[in-house]
Amino acid sequence: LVRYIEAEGKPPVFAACTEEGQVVPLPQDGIQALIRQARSERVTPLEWVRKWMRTAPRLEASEEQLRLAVPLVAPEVWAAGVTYARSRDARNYEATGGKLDATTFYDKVYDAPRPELFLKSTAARTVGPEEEMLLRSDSNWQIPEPELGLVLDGDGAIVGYTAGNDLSCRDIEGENPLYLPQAKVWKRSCSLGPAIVLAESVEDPYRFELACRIYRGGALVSEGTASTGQLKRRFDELVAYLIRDNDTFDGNVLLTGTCIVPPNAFTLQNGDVVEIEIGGIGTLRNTMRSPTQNA
Ligand code: DO4
Ligand code: MG
Repeated sequence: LVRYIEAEGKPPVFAACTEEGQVVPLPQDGIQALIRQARSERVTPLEWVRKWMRTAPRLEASEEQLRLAVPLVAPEVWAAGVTYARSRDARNYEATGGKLDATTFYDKVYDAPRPELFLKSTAARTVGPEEEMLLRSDSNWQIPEPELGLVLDGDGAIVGYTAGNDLSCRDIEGENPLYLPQAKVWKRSCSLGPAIVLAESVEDPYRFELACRIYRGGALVSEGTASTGQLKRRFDELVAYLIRDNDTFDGNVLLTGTCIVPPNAFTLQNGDVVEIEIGGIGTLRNTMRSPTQNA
C-alpha cells in the first residue's frame, strides 16, 4: 500500500500495488479507513483489497513513476530500543566512552523482561520518502537507525509492516540517558515508507532483510545489512508492553529497533542521502539537512 501525490495541494491518493508494480487506487483515504471498512465488513484488510483489485481499474503509471508520500499518517510513532545485540554494544560504547568493563543499563534492558519503549514521533514530525530530514544543530554525532516498523490497529494487532528511520544523536544520548527524548525527538527526525506491506501477506516477519546505505556527494560512505532474524525479542511481546493500560490508535507505528550502526567515527552531514531498504517493502530515501543550510 502506498500514498501518492497526484496534484500539488490535493490530498495524496491511497493505492495498492501489485507485485508487478501495477497501481490500483483505493477508495479510502488511508490505512485507518481501510482498517475500519474491513472491520465493518468482517473481512481482513488484505481480503478487502484483493476483492477491490479484481474489478478496479489500474493506473496508467507504474509504482516507480509515482511521487510517493508518507504511506500513512501515523498518530504516534513509538520505538523499541536495544532489541538487537548490535544496538546494545554501540550504546555501551557511547555511554562508557569505550571502557566496556561494567554492566550498563543497556546490558540490563537487553536481558530484562520489560523492553525499552519510547515515543519517537507524531504525525507532524514524520516525513515520507524523498523528503528532507533535519539534523539537530546541537549534536556532533548523528546516525540513521534503519528499523522495521509495525503498523498497528487500535487494539494493537499488527496490520502491516513498513520501513522507518529513527534518526538519533549518539552524543546527546551517551552524555546522559535522561536526555533520550532530545536525542530522538525533534522536527523531521523520523521517516516512514515507501510502502506498507499487509501483515497477512508476509510469511515470516522474522526474515525481513534490511540494508542501509549512506551517500555523500554521490559516493557510498557507509553500508550495512541485517535481518529481523537477529532480534532478541518477539513483535507481540513489544506490542503487549506498548498497549498495556495505554490509549492506542489505528495507524500507530512501532519501530522495532536498529541492528545497523555505522562505524563509531561516522556522523551524518548536511546533504547526506540515507537509503533504507527492506525486502518486500522497498527503499526509503531521505536527504539530511542541517538547520543552517539550504538545499
Ligand atoms: O536506548 C536507546 C535507544 C535505542 C534504539 O533506538 C535502538 O536500539 O534502535
Ligand atoms: Mg532506534
